[in-house]
Amino acid sequence: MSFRDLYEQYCKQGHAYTYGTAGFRAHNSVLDTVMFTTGIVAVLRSIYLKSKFVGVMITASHNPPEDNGVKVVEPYGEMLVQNWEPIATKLANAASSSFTQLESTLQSIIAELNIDTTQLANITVARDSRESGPRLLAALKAGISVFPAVKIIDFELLTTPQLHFLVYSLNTSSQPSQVRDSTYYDHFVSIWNQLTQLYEVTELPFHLTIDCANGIGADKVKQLISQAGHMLENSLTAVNGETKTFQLLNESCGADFVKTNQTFPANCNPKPSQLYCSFDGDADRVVFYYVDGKENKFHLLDGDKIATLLAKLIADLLRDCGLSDTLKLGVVQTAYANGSSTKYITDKLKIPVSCTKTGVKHLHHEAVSRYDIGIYFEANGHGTVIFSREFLETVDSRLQETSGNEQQYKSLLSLKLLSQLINQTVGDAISDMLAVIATLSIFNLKPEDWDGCYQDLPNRLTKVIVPDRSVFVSTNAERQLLSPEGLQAKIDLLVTQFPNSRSFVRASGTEDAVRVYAEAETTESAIELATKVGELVKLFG
Ligand code: G16
Repeated sequence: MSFRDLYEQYCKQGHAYTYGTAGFRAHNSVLDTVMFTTGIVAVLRSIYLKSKFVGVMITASHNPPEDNGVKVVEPYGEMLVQNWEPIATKLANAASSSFTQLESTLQSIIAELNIDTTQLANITVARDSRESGPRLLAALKAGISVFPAVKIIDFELLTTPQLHFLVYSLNTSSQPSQVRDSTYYDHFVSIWNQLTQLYEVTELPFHLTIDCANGIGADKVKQLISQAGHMLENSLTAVNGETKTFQLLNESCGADFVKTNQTFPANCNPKPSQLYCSFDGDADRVVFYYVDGKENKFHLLDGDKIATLLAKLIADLLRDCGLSDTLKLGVVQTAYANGSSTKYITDKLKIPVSCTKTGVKHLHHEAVSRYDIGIYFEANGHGTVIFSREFLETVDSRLQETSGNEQQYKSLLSLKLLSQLINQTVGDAISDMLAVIATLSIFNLKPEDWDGCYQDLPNRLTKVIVPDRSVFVSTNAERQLLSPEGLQAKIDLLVTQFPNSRSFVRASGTEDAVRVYAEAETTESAIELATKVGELVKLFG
């Protein structure tokens, strides 16, 4: 089919697209056009990078079932480089205008970047379990097929982090043709077994129930558990795995529901001192929680608690092998991080903390550029740990030198295995879950012990719907608003009325909403502050 015929078949005019926090997201009915142009972007990116494999994931992660979205994965598993986001937006909006506009925009991009479109492009695609996925995949493939020399690997249904991992594997393997979805399970199961054997862990100190948000993570985590053998089979149970009943995705379950509502998801039967966790729709985030035996109260162990747990383990291991002063360890957070977590990491663990804008792409960049071991987690459970080349080389060479000292050798080997147990390409609910339960087993911690390292300040996260969220422009890692004019001063004034409180407002990059966060000394104050700030947002919006 000609370019024009493909355009006529797959594109519609009239919608305005923006590349948001995590790619393009909207109601599925307006996404065919942007799928088509994202196919084109992926091909251009692959050719521009000398035919490296570039990934495209169709997902709307935590958003409702009728939404969908698309994001591009770089050859080494990162999110699309930020200077290509405007290219993706420009092409989508050109297609949304007319075929002539799309054709001329494409020609000018090709000329500007000096891309030879006859060269080979290698593209890998996957999708989550949403009903609109197959239709949107067809539009994506149509966009890809505009070019003459393209090789597509369609992994079909995957979690987002699995695709990131496989794109990385394809570009780094000496035998790319051998990379398949089993590569993911083989890798993580093997490292899990080695790390737990090193510490002679034969059972977990709790039972873990995994709420899979009725998303693709359900099938994938079950596959991993069955491959890992009886320790995980005996201690882990997956619930909310109804991937075929599309409307159940993220409905009263999943990481976003649990984090926002601070309560148990549907179909979980809370038992004191047992551990629970929730994935989101494409299993790129995870939060943990439990109910205590004394007051039967729900306790959230969110991204901040995951970051501090891993930071403690890594800091201990670095100390034990004498590398604390050689390798720079740091934690990256966003404005949503609980004030108590930042204080604990800085004052107790003595580890530096940086703060960036929301969006893993920002945290990732900060972690890579500042630290040898950069731990980054958003409070919503999205995050990972990045280990530098310097780290790997140092640990490898010390492992060869340290034959006599058993304790040092064990710490070095643990660091190495940990760097392999964590999916460094992107936040990964399955791999983060394994890293957390391995750490809890090594320290022999129950959920309450983990939670006890610091106490969260009471907090509340709400959403406000306004006619145009783009008027909410923030600065200072999203902690202050530049516009609407006058709103920040009003928020500052409100905050002075609640002791030890803070609050900020920012436009979501994945939903048509403005988010309001408030933290205070008591839950009542946090709720009251969030409510009052929300009322101001409505007024100014
Ligand atoms: C995406 C991003 C996260 C971000 C979240 C919410 O997560 O990858 O970094 O925290 O959206 O972003 P916003 O507040 O701008 O809507 P996910 O899990 O939906 O891919």
